[in-house]
Amino acid sequence: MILAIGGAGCNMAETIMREASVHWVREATYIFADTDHTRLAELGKRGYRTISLIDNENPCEVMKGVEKLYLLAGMGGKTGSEYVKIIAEGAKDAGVQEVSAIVTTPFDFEGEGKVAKAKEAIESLDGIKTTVLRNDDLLEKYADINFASAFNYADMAALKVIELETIQ
Ligand SMILES: Nc1nc2c(ncn2[C@@H]2O[C@H](COP(=O)(O)OP(=O)(O)OP(=O)(O)O)[C@@H](O)[C@H]2O)c(=O)[nH]1
Ligand SMILES: [Mg+2]
Repeated sequence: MILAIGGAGCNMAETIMREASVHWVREATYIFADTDHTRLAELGKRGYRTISLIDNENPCEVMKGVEKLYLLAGMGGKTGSEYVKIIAEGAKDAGVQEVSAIVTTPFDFEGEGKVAKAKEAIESLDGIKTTVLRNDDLLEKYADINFASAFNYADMAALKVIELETIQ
């Protein structure tokens, strides 16, 4: 199961669904969780399974029998920073054997507040298998990346992480 949390997480999941080539990733159940009703309605219209985190819908209720779970989110906003930790712990309690988070850190230009919030949220993930994709590092390391395409590279990097792990 791939569970997207918040704006960035949902964008990452959409890219991953579209671009995946490994069977597990293509065939995974995708769930889109957010606190933003407008966004959830848009995602619902596109046919995605959604969970509203502010209407007492509990994402852990859909995890029965799930063995492997990826949580996707961008850190630095409210939703992803708050809920990755809560959902990861809930998933473990619900009996999911492998829980992995893939999260991004904000660009420096997004401001100190977001950067600090992301740092704190990532520190709180102690004990949860977490891959951190640093947006500033991606920008520096990819040959042809620019700001406009940077989020897409982060999405694609998350896809590569999942694919690499699931083919091993
Ligand atoms: N990979 C990726 N990262 C994004 C995208 N949009 C925003 N981000 C990053 O994710 C961080 C968190 O932003 P959002 O995901 O919009 O925030 P949220 O978790 O929905 O939280 P709130 O909207 O504040 O409740 C931002 O600071 C950006 O660094 C995207 O489309 N893809
Ligand atoms: Mg949001």
